[in-house]
Amino acid sequence: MYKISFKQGDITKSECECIVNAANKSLLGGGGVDGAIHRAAGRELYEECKKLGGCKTGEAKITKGYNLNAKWIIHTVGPIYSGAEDDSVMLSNCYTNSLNLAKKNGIHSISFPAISTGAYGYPLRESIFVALNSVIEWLNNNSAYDISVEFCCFDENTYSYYRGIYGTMTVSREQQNKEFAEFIRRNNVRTKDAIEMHLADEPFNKIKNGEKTIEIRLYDEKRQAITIGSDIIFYKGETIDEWITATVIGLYRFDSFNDIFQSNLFVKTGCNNMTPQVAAESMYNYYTKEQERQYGVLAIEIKKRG
Ligand code: AR6
Repeated sequence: MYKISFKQGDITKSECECIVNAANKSLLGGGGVDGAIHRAAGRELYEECKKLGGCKTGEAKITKGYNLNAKWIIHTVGPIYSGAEDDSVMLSNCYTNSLNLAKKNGIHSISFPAISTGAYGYPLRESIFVALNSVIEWLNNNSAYDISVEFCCFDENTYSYYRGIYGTMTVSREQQNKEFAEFIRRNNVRTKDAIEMHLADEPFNKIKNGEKTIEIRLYDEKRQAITIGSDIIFYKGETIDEWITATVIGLYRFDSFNDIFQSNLFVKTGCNNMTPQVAAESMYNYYTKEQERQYGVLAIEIKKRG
């Protein structure tokens, strides 16, 4: 089980071994959480930061914690939100580079603020999906390393969003169904545990050649059971003669198909040959507007196996 926790309060009071600072490129302090950390850690932090030569967006640097309870501070620079696709990549890098640096320094507990969601204007909900997906993926990839991750939420709104969204992302059993793809291949039969999805030829081929890494479905009971780390078999057409196996690496809930196609996930949906509006309309060939309203929709990010 992952050691992920959520806390409401001031990160400078965190009991973790390391806290993360949402800094700016100068690393010389500022407002928000950055200002609070510099004030609480004291002048020596500023002196050490001056020697670091700044930091690029998405990267991370480490200093001592000085007057804080935390022994270490990892300073990372979130993206200034612009709506470009790169924003989520940069934000994700902040989390994974901070964790890489923590591991390199033998740190076993770390607290993150909601990077970029203050002065840098990143929409809270989207930022939380990026934060949780990035951290969970990192923990999956580093399962032999013992580390607990705290998300420190300054206000109640952020705290309840984090907990709510995490609740919808029921954490994967690591390596769930690990052997199932091989099993299918060897036996050429269906398994009960595998999530199976049938696709039309065009989306199937796009997944196969890597043009499509987001599959979109209604967020109904069946899809609520999908977790990060789940395995999916995509079949071409209605038969089970040709298939692709993939692992779920991200789950993003939206209220409507239109919201997905208007978001920065659009480029991964394999619908680049149409406008977002046309892509959204095409979903009503499969689902009704009534179903969409009732359940909401789910963008499933996948990585092909093998
Ligand atoms: N503890 C935990 N979280 C806090 C605290 C605190 N003491 N204070 C604020 N937050 P922001 P950014 C939350 O603006 O968007 C700075 O000036 C806050 O409610 O601190 O990454 C830097 O120098 C919000 O949810 O960081 C940069 O110039 C979150 O921390 C710029 O702001 C991030 O808000 C970075 O902007």
